[in-house]
Amino acid sequence: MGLSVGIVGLPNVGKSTLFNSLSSKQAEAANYAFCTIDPNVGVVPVPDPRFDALVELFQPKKVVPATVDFVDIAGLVRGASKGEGKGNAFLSHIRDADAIAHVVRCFEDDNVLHVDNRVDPAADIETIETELVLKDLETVQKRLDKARRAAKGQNAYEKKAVAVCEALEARLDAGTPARGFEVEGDDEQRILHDLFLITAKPMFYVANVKEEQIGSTDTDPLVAEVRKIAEERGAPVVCISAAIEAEIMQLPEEERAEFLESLDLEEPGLHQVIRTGYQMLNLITFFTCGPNEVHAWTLEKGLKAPQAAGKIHSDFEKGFIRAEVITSEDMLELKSEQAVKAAGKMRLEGKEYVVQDGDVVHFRFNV
Ligand SMILES: Nc1nc2c(ncn2[C@@H]2O[C@H](COP(=O)(O)OP(=O)(O)OP(=O)(O)O)[C@@H](O)[C@H]2O)c(=O)[nH]1
Ligand SMILES: [Mg+2]
Repeated sequence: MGLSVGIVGLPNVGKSTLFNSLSSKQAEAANYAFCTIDPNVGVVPVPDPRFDALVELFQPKKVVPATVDFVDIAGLVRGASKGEGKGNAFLSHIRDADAIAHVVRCFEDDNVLHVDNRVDPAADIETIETELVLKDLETVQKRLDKARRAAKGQNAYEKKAVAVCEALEARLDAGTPARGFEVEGDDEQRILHDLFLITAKPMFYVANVKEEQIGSTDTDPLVAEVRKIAEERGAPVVCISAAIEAEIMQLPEEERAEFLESLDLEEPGLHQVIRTGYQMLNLITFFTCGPNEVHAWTLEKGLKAPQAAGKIHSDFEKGFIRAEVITSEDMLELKSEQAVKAAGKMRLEGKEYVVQDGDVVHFRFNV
C-alpha cells in the first residue's frame, strides 16, 4: 500500500458515500449502521492542474498521476476501543494509515439514522476522539507492561521505553491526543514511532453537510461547531456534501462542470479532500516529462535530488550526477525545454539540492 489516509467517524455519517466517490468504486453505501464490513482501500489520483497542463503540453503516450490511498472503515461507536460494535477490529486498520480524515455529520435527514438520535457535531467528535485516545492508551499500557518486565533485567532500551510510555500514559489518561508529544533521543523517537499511535497521526475534519447547505457553509451553525474544534486542534476542515459528490461522480465527465456551476462550486469537494489528505502527509510532487510519459512523483518534503532520483530507480540515486530542474510554471509558460534553456531558466542542481514542489526534473546519472 502507498501513502494512506484512513477515514474515521461515527456510523452513518457518510464515510462510505465519500469513499465511493473518491475511489469511484461502488462499495455499498447503505442506510444502516455497520454496512462496511471489510476495510476498503481506494487508490485515488491527486488532482493537480499543473499535471493536467503538463500532460496537455507533452501529449505523452502514458500518464502517471500521484496517488493517495484512502481506507474506508466501519463506523466507530462509544466503547469501540473496548470492542463495542465492529469498530475495534477496524481501529487496527487505521493504525497503518499515515493520516486520518475524520468525517463529521453536519446534515439533518430524518431518513438517515444517527446512532445517538441527534445531529451534534461537537459531541460526535468528542465520542470518536475519546475512542481513539482510549485505543492508544491500551496500546501504550501493553507496551509499558512489556517494557517494565524487560527493564527489570536492566535492558537500557526498555528502561527508556518505560519513561516514554509513562509520560504517554499520563497524557492520554488526561484525554489529550498523542499529537504534539515530543521526545528527545533517537531511541525515544523510535519507541514512540513503533507504537503507531492513532492520535499521533496528522488529522483533518470533513464536515458532511446537507445538499442545500453546500453554498453556505460559512454560515452553517453545525459546520461552525466543527470549525471551532478544528481551530483548537490546529486541524484543517473540508466541507462537502457526500450525497452531491456521489451524484457528481455518477454523471458523465462532460456534464460535471455544468452541474458544479449550477451549485456555484468551482470543483468537486472531493478534490479538496484529496489535496488536504496529501498535504497532511507532508509531501511534495515533482514531475518527469517527455514524449513517452508524464509522471507525477511523490516525495517527502525536504528530501534532496539523489533521493528524489531514487524514487524512480535505485540506479538513478547510486549514479546520480546532477538534476536539470525547471519550475512547472516556466515549463508551461515557455512550452519547450529548448525555450526554457534559451531563456536561462533551466537550473543545474547537485547532490545537496532540496527538491521543490512543482519541479520538473531531468536526472543525469551514470551507472
Ligand atoms: N442527505 C444526505 N444523506 C447522506 C449524505 N451522506 C451520506 N448520506 C446517507 O447516509 C447513509 C449512510 O451513509 P454511508 O456513507 O453508508 O455511512 P458510513 O459513515 O459509511 O456508515 P457505516 O459504514 O455504517 O459506519 C446513506 O443512506 C447515505 O445515502 C449527505 O451528504 N446527505
Ligand atoms: Mg461505511
